[in-house]
Amino acid sequence: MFTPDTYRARRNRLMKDIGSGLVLFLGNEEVGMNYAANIYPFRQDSTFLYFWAVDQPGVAAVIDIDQGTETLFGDDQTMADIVWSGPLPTLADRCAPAGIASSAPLSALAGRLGAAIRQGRRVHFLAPYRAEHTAKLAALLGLHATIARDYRSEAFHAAVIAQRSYKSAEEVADLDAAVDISRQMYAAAMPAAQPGRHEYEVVAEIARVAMAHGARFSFPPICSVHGETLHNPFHRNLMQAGDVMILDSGAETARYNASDITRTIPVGGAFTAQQRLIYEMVLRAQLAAIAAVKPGVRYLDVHLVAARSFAADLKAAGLMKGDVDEAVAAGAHALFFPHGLGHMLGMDVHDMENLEERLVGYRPGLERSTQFGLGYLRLAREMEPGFVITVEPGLYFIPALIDQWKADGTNAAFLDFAEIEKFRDARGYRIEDDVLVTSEGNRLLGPPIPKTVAEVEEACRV
Ligand SMILES: [Mn+2]
Repeated sequence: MFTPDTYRARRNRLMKDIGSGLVLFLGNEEVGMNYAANIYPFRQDSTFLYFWAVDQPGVAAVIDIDQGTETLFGDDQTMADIVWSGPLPTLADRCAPAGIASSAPLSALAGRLGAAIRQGRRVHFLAPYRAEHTAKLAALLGLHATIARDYRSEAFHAAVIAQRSYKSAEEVADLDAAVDISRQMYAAAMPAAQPGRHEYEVVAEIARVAMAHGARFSFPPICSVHGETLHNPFHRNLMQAGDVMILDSGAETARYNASDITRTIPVGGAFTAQQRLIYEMVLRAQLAAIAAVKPGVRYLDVHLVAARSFAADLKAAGLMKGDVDEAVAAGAHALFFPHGLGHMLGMDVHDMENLEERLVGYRPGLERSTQFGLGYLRLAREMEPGFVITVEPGLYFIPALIDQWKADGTNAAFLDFAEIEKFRDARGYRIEDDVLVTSEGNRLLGPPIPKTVAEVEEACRV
């Protein structure tokens, strides 16, 4: 929680930016996992937290811009709620920390919105990303559920993005704290990656550290000796000598800010010669990309700095050939680097991804590429001071993809498939840090986390 003035200032700016109409904020609900009372961990909607600071299910809020009023809708607990779940502040008490002027029972929400709709007034809402929000919007606004999303307010999206893209000093301090938790997670994880143990034992180490800080995972971690599967959710492999493991994980602080860090860990603590060769290519690409991060530079061009670094190194190692710039323009490097360099980071690990990439990471005149690899880039626009982004290049050896490109002759002018065959079983490598764009350039968030070959091998020592 920040001060009431912070939340009031955020809402005042939002009103000014949207201009007129009603602005409807829906909080998240509890969601049953296998029956209604056995719920998934509750996570409030980030935009709701950002403007209203109420971290409980069953609330909504409305700003009437034309009348200059704001109302938090919700219900006080019943005695049964208190018996089973413990006492919580009343709805009126929940208004104070965020400086909210008035509150009303949830049952009054439909009437408030209905009256506005009958007057022909605009009700702004964000694109729903949960089924219960779609259902609620349909019921409250008289829209059919299948088209509710089509009526989202682009002005509301833009007004939220215009604030959440720029992290305040207090948000940056909390993001630094999130990365410090990650540092401790990796200190515990690296020596746990030992032959004869399972991947989930490494996950247990990072979970222990996150929970010991009152934090939780900011997303389900990727912890796999098959890192060539980019979003591998499986944690049951037995680690063996000679394996290399990708650990991509993050913590979410009690103030809801996320870290997102990746390290590639040699199982047993020492990289093989081939692993070291690939790892150092990833490290060079990451350092070159970070050095290119500064205001006014398109993130797309930072992605291409990493791509050219990879193409040059892979050419020197004999896996690629021909002109480096032409190879990158053709997308040949994407055989090994098939994803985007990174994304915005904040309260969401892919910050504001629910508010549409077109508005968050791109802009008119800068559209997402259709090329394989580049087409997965979530962020391309010019960076500005206050942006927090990830920089996470990786190299992957995906046997099915290698076989397909070889069979089809895809980018054959730039690839030496005979040499690539020697790396067929090399799997996946990625290094990810979190970066604040400053007026001069950038700085890494949080304290350093072991990253060079020597540092990683040292940190793996039992
Ligand atoms: Mn990431």
